[in-house]
Amino acid sequence: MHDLLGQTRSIVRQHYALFTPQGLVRAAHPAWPGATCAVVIAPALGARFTMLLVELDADGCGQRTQPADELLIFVRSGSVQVDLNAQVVAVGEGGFVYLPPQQNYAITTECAASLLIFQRRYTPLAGVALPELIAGHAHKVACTPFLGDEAALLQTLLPATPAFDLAVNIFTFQPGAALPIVETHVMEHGLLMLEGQGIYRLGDAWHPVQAGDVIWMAPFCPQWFVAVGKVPARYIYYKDVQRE
Ligand code: UGY
Ligand code: MN
Repeated sequence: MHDLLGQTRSIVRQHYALFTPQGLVRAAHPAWPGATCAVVIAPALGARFTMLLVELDADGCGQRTQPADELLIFVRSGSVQVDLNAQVVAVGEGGFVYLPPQQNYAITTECAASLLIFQRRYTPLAGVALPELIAGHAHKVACTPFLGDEAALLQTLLPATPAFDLAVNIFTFQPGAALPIVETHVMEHGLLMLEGQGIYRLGDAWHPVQAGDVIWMAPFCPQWFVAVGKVPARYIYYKDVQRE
């Protein structure tokens, strides 16, 4: 179906971008042979990290091409096997794996899988050892009321220790729940709406958003969210942390 007279909710501004799934263009990617890949956020946009949406079919696979990069892979649907030489980790829907820099891996699937990936060059910290590999599942991560609000629950998938220079969190908002302030901060975000819908304030504009949408927020981009509709809104997002 054509976008009506060229209209779209997708928008690119200097300090933020919003992409709807309908407008994404997929392509081959050297780290993901046999898969199709949409690079939704990248340094070419002004970001200091990369966010990829990868569609793996049965003969697609993933391999390391950038030794100094770290990756957080979240399985949106299907399942994958992550071969780490010494062990193989199975990651199903809602599961995730954090691959530290230099960690070799091979990713395969028996049927098909849809992956969200945050990738960036790791920033070492003097005197601090490299982070360790982590595998987990979103359902097993504790939910914490955000600044005391039981209607806005935050899950932090990675340890908040100095070894980690990134955070990947999941927010779940009941309908009507909102971020308590219009945030402005030095950290940037890459965000995927997993469920539901709401309104995202980005810079000086208010944008309707829904499941499948991707948002990039540059450092200091004013941001605020309220969930609307009859079901909770849920999003997963990247944030750079613990570095100067
Ligand atoms: O972690 C955060 O900065 C988060 N509260 N921001 C956001 O959800 N836009
Ligand atoms: Mn924020």
